[in-house]
Amino acid sequence: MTLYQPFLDYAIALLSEKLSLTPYPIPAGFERKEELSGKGKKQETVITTSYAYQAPKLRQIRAAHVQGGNALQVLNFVIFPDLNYDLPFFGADLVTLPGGHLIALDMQPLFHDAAYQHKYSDPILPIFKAYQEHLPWGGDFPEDAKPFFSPAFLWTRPQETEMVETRVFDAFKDYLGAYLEFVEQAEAVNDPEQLEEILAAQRRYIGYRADKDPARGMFTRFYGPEWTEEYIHGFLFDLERYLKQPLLTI
Ligand code: DBV
Repeated sequence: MTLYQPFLDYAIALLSEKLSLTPYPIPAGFERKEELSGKGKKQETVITTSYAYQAPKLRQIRAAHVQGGNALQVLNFVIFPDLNYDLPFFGADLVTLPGGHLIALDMQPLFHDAAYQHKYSDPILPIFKAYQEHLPWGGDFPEDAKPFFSPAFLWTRPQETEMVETRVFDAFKDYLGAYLEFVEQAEAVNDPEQLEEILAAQRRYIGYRADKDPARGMFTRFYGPEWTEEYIHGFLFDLERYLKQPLLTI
């Protein structure tokens, strides 16, 4: 069992229980990728597995799980709502590298006005504050990423792996549970002007993440640039592709 497998198992079990999940297509060859990396004694097999679903109100629920030994474990788990809901994105970036753990957990907002914060950040603040006591702000953070996070952004670099297994796991469960409540309550948007704003905000967020994916370097090293770019644009952050050719079977 690797560090983030229980997170993934929990999320899929909870989502299966609460939502009517159906598969979301994963481009051929991207379900699982395995490559030997490094030299000599440091050689490790790095396995990346992908998971994707859709559900009513949620366009794409997807995870990328990278397993390369104790010093390389990553779970990137994002939920992309349908384009006719004002729901935030659920975003979890759980990263363990030789330098330590790096945890980002948030309901990433489409908008920053007071009404949006009241609806989608304020209810999370008590959860955020309870965890922040033990999981302090992780410091250094890319300036241009700031518009994509909410006031309840949990960003932390735990020293101890045990913290990840306990408090970070609990925070992940609470954030995901709270997100599912938002989903349950969400009502479709019909106003054309608001729909246009939602589409623009989704494109901004997903465009930023595809452009600046912090995993690009890592994936390029393991699997080469071609695989990596296709993985990023064709799976991880696929909205532009989707807009060109929406899924016909739902
Ligand atoms: N990050 C991803 C995806 C990953 C992934 C799809 C599948 O968006 C992994 C893998 N994140 C990943 C890795 C690192 C980070 C770091 C491997 C380490 C990179 C390295 O040190 O080489 C939140 N993730 C980060 C960082 C942040 C985030 C802020 C540190 C980057 C830095 O300091 O430059 N989540 C991430 C992020 C956004 C987000 C940048 C922007 C909206 O939602």
